[in-house]
Formats: sequence, structure tokens, C-alpha cells
Amino acid sequence: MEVRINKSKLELVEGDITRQDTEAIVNAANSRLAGGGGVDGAIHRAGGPQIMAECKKIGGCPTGEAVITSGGRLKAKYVIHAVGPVYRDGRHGEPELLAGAYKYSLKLASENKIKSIAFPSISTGAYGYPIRNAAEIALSTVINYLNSHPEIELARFVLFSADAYVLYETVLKELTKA
Ligand code: AR6
Repeated sequence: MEVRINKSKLELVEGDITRQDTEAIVNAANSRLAGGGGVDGAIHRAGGPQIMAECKKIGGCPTGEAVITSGGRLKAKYVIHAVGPVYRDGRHGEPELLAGAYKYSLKLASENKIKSIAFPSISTGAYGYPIRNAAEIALSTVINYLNSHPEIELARFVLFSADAYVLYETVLKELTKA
């Protein structure tokens, strides 16, 4: 599914984030930038050791923020490592921290003149964020940003399962009345 938000395109696809041809892909990282499973493991495996070497130099990233490295051997020139919250009960700042992970990623994209960016569904795997709530936050945060930042020409969400794709599609239709 794809919709236009102001001057930008917002796309949903089912697939693997490591195979995207956007200028940047976003990693669902941890605050130590130490690597792990899920998206993080897949990105470091596909991108090679250069990415971890840069992460080590940076040292870490607070939850709700993001840092940028090169894309190593990936098609994408950059990896933006965003740190989403571990979900507890939704009353420990999780919504704001999740929104922050997306906002920071977009801000880094703008600062680095990146025009196309692909996101995974941050925090909805190992970190346990209920996916419907996470999708509402993810999509509304990105829509808000695109409305005032036409320099981002394409924002794409890459969903790893058909279920996740359908859920994001439902939420995007609700948010845009598409
Ligand atoms: N492409 C797109 N989406 C994927 C892929 C992929 N290759 N692999 C998994 N997903 P997770 P988190 C989906 O666990 O919840 C790591 O160990 C997956 O189905 O990757 O933010 C880090 O080091 C889920 O919907 O990230 C952290 O310690 C979503 O991506 C921690 O896990 C996010 O799942 C971060 O946990």
C-alpha cells in the first residue's frame, strides 16, 4: 500500500529490511548498540563487520533516540540505529520513547540529506510492544514528520509477516481515511 503525505510517499511492504534499496534503513537496536537477534542480527549479518566497528566507536544510544553509521555491504548507504523501549505496561513512557525512536531517525535522515528511509516495526519483537499500539505510534509519528519535512521523499515500513502488514495497513487506512 502507498499513500501520499504532503509531498512525500509513505509505503508499506511485506519483506526483509536488509534487502531494501532505500538510502537508509533503520535498525531496531539496543542502547548498548551491542547487536542481538531479530532485525539487529539480520542487519549486522548482511552488512558485515564495518557496521559493528562504527557502533563500538559511538558506544551507545539512549532509549528513544537514534545514531547513524554507514551501511557496510548493504544496498543502503546508511544504517540508522534506533532504540525503542522495552514494553512493560505502557505507563513507563513507552509511547513517547517509541515515538522518539522514529522522530530521531527522521531527524538524522534530514540532517544527512537522506531522501529515502525504510523502517522495521521497532520494539514489536523481542521488546514486546503490542503491535497495534506500536503501529499507531509509528505511523502517526512518521506522517506528522512528513507533513512538515518534504525533503524526505520516501518513508517505507517493511513488515516481516503478512499479519504485521495487514495490521499496519488497517491502521494506515484509519489514520489517512484512505
Ligand atoms: N526485516 C524486517 N523486520 C524484521 C526482520 C527483518 N529482517 N526480522 C525481524 N523483523 P526485533 P525489537 C521484525 O526483535 O522488538 C534485538 O536483539 C519482527 O518480526 O528485531 O525492537 C536488539 O539487539 C518484529 O516485528 O526488535 C534489541 O536488543 C520487528 O521486526 C532487541 O532485539 C522488531 O523485532 C530489540 O527488540
